Amino acid sequence: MMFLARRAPLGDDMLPHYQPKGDLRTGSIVGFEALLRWRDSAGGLRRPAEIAEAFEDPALSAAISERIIGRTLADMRLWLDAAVDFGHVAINVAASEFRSGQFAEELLAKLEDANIPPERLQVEVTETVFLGRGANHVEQALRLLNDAGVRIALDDFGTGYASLAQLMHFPVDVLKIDKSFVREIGRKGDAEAITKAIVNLGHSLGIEVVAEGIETGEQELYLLGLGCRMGQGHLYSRAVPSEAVALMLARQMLRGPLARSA
Ligand code: G
Ligand code: MN
Repeated sequence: MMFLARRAPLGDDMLPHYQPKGDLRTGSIVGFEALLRWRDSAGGLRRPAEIAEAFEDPALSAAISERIIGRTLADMRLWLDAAVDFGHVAINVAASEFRSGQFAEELLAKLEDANIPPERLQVEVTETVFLGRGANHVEQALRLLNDAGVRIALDDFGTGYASLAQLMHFPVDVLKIDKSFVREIGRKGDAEAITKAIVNLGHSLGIEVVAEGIETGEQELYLLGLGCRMGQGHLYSRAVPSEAVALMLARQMLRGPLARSA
């Protein structure tokens, strides 16, 4: 397993798939999240959790990330050339990547090289980037990206240890409600209370809120009732290969129960 994981970033088999994210009321797609998938030698598709060991090695993790960002920007360039209006693409960035030097500068340079407007990119970070050594550097990096037009999303929100005060110090445009809360909607009052608090917090601070991991119509209805407009999850679509994005957009495949009846 470790051997395969070590080999993986060198091959052509590590690639982003794209999960649509959209407006729960209208069903229209507003963007995509790039998610790492890895095709193993038997042709099976694997998820990051299955190659977790690879991410514990900083050099390897950086190599994988570099490759995924490169592939994602290349896909975005192709879509722009073909006038495929994908909205934006969000990439996931780990704390370790920010701490190692010039991440933000390099990312902006790559966007410029590919002639991609920074507004087309979103960077998702988890609360852990705000903690520990290097937090100052992270703040500078996020601010540089944000000033250039890249939007910043706080991923897995509600599961980390950062304080709410971090929201004042860092440029945060989007809060993503962690799927562990969404999963418990209709089952656990506590999870519903946390979901509601996050939606309200986002609205009071003028920050967009996106619910992740929506799998049922019941969850969708509950979120809509709270005033949560944006979401993503298997109810709409799993992450799909880049070749499937244009067709999905043409068909506007983000269609939950409400959008279908509207
Ligand atoms: O940490 P982050 O929120 O970026 O995790 C995204 C992961 O969640 C991806 O691996 C993706 O495949 C998975 N995912 C996306 N939508 C759903 C969903 O509706 N249900 C579940 N269980 N997982 C999902
Ligand atoms: Mn994410």
